[in-house]
Formats: sequence, C-alpha cells, structure tokens
Amino acid sequence: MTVVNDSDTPEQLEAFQARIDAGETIEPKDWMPAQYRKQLVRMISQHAHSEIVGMLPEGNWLTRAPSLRRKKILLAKIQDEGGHGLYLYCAAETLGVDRTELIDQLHAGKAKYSQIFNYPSLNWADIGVIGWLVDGAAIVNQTMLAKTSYGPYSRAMIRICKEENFHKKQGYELLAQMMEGTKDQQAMVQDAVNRWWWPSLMMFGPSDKDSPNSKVLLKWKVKRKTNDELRQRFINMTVPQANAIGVKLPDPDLQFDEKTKNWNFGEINWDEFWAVVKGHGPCNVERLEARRAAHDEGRWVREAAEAYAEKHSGIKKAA
Ligand code: FAQ
Repeated sequence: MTVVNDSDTPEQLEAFQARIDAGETIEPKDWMPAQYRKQLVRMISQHAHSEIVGMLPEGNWLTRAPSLRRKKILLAKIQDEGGHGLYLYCAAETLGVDRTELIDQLHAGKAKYSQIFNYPSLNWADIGVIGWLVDGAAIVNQTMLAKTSYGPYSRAMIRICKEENFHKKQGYELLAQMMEGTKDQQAMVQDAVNRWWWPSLMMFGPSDKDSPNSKVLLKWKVKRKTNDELRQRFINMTVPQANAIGVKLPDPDLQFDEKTKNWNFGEINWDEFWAVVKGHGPCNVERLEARRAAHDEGRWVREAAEAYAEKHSGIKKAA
C-alpha cells in the first residue's frame, strides 16, 4: 500500500481502505487520510466554483428571454445554481477549509472551475442547449457522485441532481419547441448545438490515461466511474435525444456499434480543452472579472448580514 502522507500510518490507511471497501460512508469527524481530505477539497471547491461561474452565461439572457414563462424558468434555474454553489461550499467547509479562502483563490485566478463556462452564450437557443447538454452532462457525473464515499458531498449531490433534472428538461423542451418553429429558429438551435457539443464532452475531464487524479479517487470511491465511462454514457443517452428533435450532432464519426451497444465518436480536441482550462478560452477573463465585481458589489450585503448575526447571537466574528 502506498503511504500518501508522512503522518498517515500504514495501519490507519489500511483501516480506512477497509471501511471504503465495505461501502461505509465517511463523515467529517471520522479519521481520513490527508490526501483524501485534500482531494475532496480540490474537487468540491472546483465544483462549487463551477456552479457559481456557471450562472454567468445564462444570466446574460435574463433580460432578453422571449416570454414571461421562459424568464421565470431561467431565473429559477440560475437561482438553483447559486444554491448548489452554497451547498457545495458548505460541504467543503466540513473538511476544515474556509469558503472565504476558496473564493479568494477563485478570484485570484488560482482555482479551477469547469471549462464549459468559458464559452459564450450567443443566441437564445444557447439557453436550451446549456440545459440539455451542460446540465445533462453534469447530471451523468453527479448521479455517480451521489454515491461518493464522503457523506456531505454525497448528500449535497442527491438534492442537486433533482434540481438539475428540471434544468435539463426545460432546456430540452425549449429546443424541441424551437425545432418545431421557423427555419431561422431551427438554424439557431443547430448553430448552438454545433458550438456546445464538443465542449460538453470535455466536461468529463481528460481521457482516463491522462487523468492523474482518477486512480486514487476510484480507489477511495470518491469517483465510482472513470471520466471516459461517464462520457460514453452521456453520448449514448444524448444521440437518441438529438435524433428525436431532429438536430444533428456535429461529429461525422458518430456511429452505433452493435457489439458494444455504444455510440463511437470522433477525436476530442484536447489542445482546446487544456487551453481553456489554463485560462485561454473565449471568456475566461470576462468570467473572472464578473465574479470579482459581483463579490465587491455584494460586500455591503455580507457586512449587513454579519452585523445582524452579531447583534442577535451576541457572537462577534473573529477579526
Ligand atoms: N474543466 O485528473 P482529472 C455544472 C482538471 S457543474 C476544468 O481527470 P478529476 C452545473 C482537473 O481539475 C460542472 N478543469 O481530474 C451547472 C485536474 O486539475 P487539478 C462541474 C478540468 O478531478 C450546469 C486536471 O484537469 N462539475 O455544470 C475539467 O479526477 C449549468 C486533470 O483531470 C464538477 O465539478 C474540466 N471540465 O476529474 C451549472 C463535478 N476536467 O485539479 C450552471 C465534480 C478536469 O489536478 C449551469 N468534479 N479538469 O489541478 C468531478 O467529477 C471531477 O473533478 C472531474 C475531473 C470529472 C471534473
């Protein structure tokens, strides 16, 4: 067995692995390897940041939603994403890290968040496609994470998945309606699908052979499936949905394999993926600027909430 931290003894690691192998859930006060804690903080905080930054591409369309019904749905969805961020920051805090520290890392450009949110939302159909493909991919990943070995993360995922299902359905319904509309509306859907399809596949992370974190995460049952397994599951689910509404997925290599029952697909552009992850996507700079500005503008709200809590609890916030 590999000793992953000097202070973790082989006996402790063995006892921990036995709990994992027995399917037990790890709770905040339980002993855990330092590396398990570190991996969880990394993953949960990246996930929390993704939810919060993920509000931006859709927020862009709130004032231009084509009807009151669509505006209400979109508003509810964006508020849900903000809520998901809060559950996830709370889950990270159970591991002994402060959310202020995590948010500072995001604003300093030192934290990762899903690359998908560095793409622009250019037409109204993008809103449908974000629901259908982006939430669709997120659900496939998060359904697996609802069975993760860390209790607070797993419980947050159960609630989040329920809400993401509504997000996916509203997106798909929006697109199905546009596909029954005019030629221009159909072209808008196709254009949005062409732009979001490949980045959505990248959401699952690099191929298994290039995924440095997967091995230990699978061993500790933080992840229950690999990046490639989940990506394939998502593609298998999505191709029939695309066919049902008459939209074409932009991959000439998509082909059903009778033997494996999988849809084979073309090469993902991993250079593009890494460029976006490293800060060079179309909207990385804009997204961080928007988050920093929102944080600054919200300072008075945080101060007022803290003053109220202090007054009513009698507990002073640590300096
Ligand atoms: N984007 O070794 P792996 C949502 C990084 S929520 C950017 O394979 P791992 C809801 C990775 O961090 C979407 N970076 O990593 C919504 C690592 O770098 P590090 C977010 C990525 O952790 C919908 C390096 O590459 N969901 O969409 C990405 O084993 C609509 C090597 O990768 C979650 O965060 C990426 N796509 O597997 C909101 C789910 N992929 O940290 C608004 C939880 C990889 O070593 C609107 N997270 N990297 O420096 C996970 O399941 C995993 O972390 C993966 C990556 C699968 C994302």
